[in-house]
Amino acid sequence: MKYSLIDIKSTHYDDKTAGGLSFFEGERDVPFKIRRIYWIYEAEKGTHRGFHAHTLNWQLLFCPYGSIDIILDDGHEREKVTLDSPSKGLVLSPGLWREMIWNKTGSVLCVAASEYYDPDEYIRDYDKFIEYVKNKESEQ
Ligand code: T46
Repeated sequence: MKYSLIDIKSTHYDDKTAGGLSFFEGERDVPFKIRRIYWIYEAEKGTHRGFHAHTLNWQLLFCPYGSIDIILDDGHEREKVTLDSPSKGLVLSPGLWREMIWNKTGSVLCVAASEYYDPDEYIRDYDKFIEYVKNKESEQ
């Protein structure tokens, strides 16, 4: 499946009660040029969002607070990745159906994306997504 997990660099003071600091740098740590950053907050445990695929966007998903399951589907199989640490990053290439499930109220999902927002670049119907996958595969 077309995704990879990356380690987001993270630092802590010797005094762990002072918290941590995580960071990534465009071009150096992320395999695409970042054009947009957005985040999802104040969602309750059990929230189920997503249900779409992107045709152009590359994305880096990360969860600086809490725990969120990311269900990925490439039209053939489904896999689950749990983002439950500020140092876990999930890089998604275009063409993956995703659903996100909140394991903990208040968990924050952040996304760095390669494209500006364009609703026409989304596929929000699962049957159309399967058709898109088949067309892509027949082009190869
Ligand atoms: C994704 C997952 C992980 C905008 O107006 N501009 C934006 O840049 C974005 C991302 C969204 N919106 C609007 C479109 C909808 O009216 O915000 C509303 C909620 O978006 P959506 O229903 O797509 O939210 P999610 O949580 O299903 O999906 C979002 C991203 O849209 C998507 O890119 O991969 O998070």
